[in-house]
Amino acid sequence: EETRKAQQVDVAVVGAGFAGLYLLHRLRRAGLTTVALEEADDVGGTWYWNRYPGARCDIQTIDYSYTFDPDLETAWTWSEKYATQPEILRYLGFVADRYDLRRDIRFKTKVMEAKWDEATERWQLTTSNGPAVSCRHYIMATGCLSAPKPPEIDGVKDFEGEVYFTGRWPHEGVDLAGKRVAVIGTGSSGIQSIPMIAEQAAHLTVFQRTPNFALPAHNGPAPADRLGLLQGDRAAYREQARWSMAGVPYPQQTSVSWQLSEAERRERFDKAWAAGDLVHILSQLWADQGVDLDGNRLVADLIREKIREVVKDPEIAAALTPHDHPFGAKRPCLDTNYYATYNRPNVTLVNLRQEPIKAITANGITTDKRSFEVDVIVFATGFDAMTGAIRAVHPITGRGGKSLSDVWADGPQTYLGLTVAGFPNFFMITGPGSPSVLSNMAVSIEQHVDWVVERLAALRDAGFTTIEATETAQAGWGQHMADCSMLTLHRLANTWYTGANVPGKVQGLMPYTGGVGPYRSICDEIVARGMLGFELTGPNVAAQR
Ligand code: NA7
Repeated sequence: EETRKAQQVDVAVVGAGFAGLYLLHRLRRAGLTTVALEEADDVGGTWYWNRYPGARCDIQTIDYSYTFDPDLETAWTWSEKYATQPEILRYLGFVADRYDLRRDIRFKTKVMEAKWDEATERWQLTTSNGPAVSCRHYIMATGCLSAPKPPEIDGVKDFEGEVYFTGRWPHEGVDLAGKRVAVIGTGSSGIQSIPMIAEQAAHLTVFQRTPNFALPAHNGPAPADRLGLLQGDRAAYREQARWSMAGVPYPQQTSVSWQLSEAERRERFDKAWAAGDLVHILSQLWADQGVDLDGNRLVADLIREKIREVVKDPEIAAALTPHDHPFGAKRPCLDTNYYATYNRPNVTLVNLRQEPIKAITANGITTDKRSFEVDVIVFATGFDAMTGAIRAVHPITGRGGKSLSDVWADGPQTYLGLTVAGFPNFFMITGPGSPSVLSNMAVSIEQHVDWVVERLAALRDAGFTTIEATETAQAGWGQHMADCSMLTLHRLANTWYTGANVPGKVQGLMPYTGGVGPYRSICDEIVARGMLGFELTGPNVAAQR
């Protein structure tokens, strides 16, 4: 290894998904040499790995697109309101080809270790395949939901049938026809795949720990009203998204629930239910729906009513109805025929709150009460979110030999979700502490990438070689995050937002809840005030704070 010559670049990027691809494009245009290291054998990130039946985006695709190049926007037309995984993967491949990005991507290459070398002021990366990398700046574009949780149930190795993970679905060769299938988990991946699997399988048994709120997607062509707004004034539409709360161009709702009559509330709700739009129903009903438990309960009760209307068996309907968390505090899902699937004769719901899984055996799954013989087990059990993929590069060693895992032992601490004190020239795209998963990822990714690349180019032009967040700025951001977390209801649910889904993980709300637009103005203000909270150094310039 030592004898192999390291590849020298200005900036190394980990990941060739939505964020990594745009980074490559921007870095090149800024005149920085770059390489992306990607574990998969093609581009796509999330959309490469999550190939389970029914996988779709649940932000409307006209909003879940790159906006940096108007020509790209008109060169590609989405076929549906919510694109399928294969279509999004084709889009990302199209983008990679259009900007000739593949030549700077090393596929099938994992970063094993990353170390800051103080003497040369460069990061040294060890890779699983091919030469090591030496770079001035090191950027994690590893996504928020890319480290699947390992199975947490005894006996998986004893199972003699087929085992699949939604987050690592094989590219081909899965045939569920005529088989007895178990799905464990009812988050977005479970809720999207369950109706499709039920149609193929001889019998489907769903093992549900916590019921989730799901809303009908009403998929079809892109809605004429939204498309009209976009095509009417594309630049204005995109700009509104950038300054919105969630990265989708909706206004801030101002009327509160108690200013509306019950009939008015129901009318708004019915309109939202018919729209089939997650951001709409999460933000456009009344102003207090996401910030106050009473305002929230009014929405949650209306959704619960809908579940009871669809599911014929009252006991199954009750088991499917969430009561443990406010609506929106856990990521709600968009579905196509999810609740109706439980009316099918070949579908069984097992409520793990009443009969927890004891073990997986050679031929099935055993709970406290019963045994279920199955041919296939599908784990839709989620991810070690937000920090999992960053900590998977192990160790990341910063200044003074400190590892990121140690620094984050009590939970992730960041400045802006973009950088970490003690780790010079290290950046994360949609890291913990950024709005990321509480926003339209496409909009957050572009904002993060633009900000980081513009800063790197400006620093280079001014003769600086290192940039590092100060401990004080990082502590301040932590405090601001904590303050903002008190304004929303996300802290009140045990979710992957808080780390509660991974046994032993430190608990705490990881995404920034202050909103996309406010976050953008903070980032801009930091630049306007001379890189407030960062220390910059360079051979020809005295340290500046
Ligand atoms: P999620 O949303 O984390 O869902 C995982 C599901 O699996 C959820 O229902 C979990 O129940 C369940 N789960 C997790 N571990 C277990 C064990 N050990 N036993 C039984 N059930 C378990 O992941 P998804 O992949 O569906 O979606 C991730 C995000 O992707 C989604 O939010 C969108 O943003 C896109 P729990 O609720 O923890 O009780």
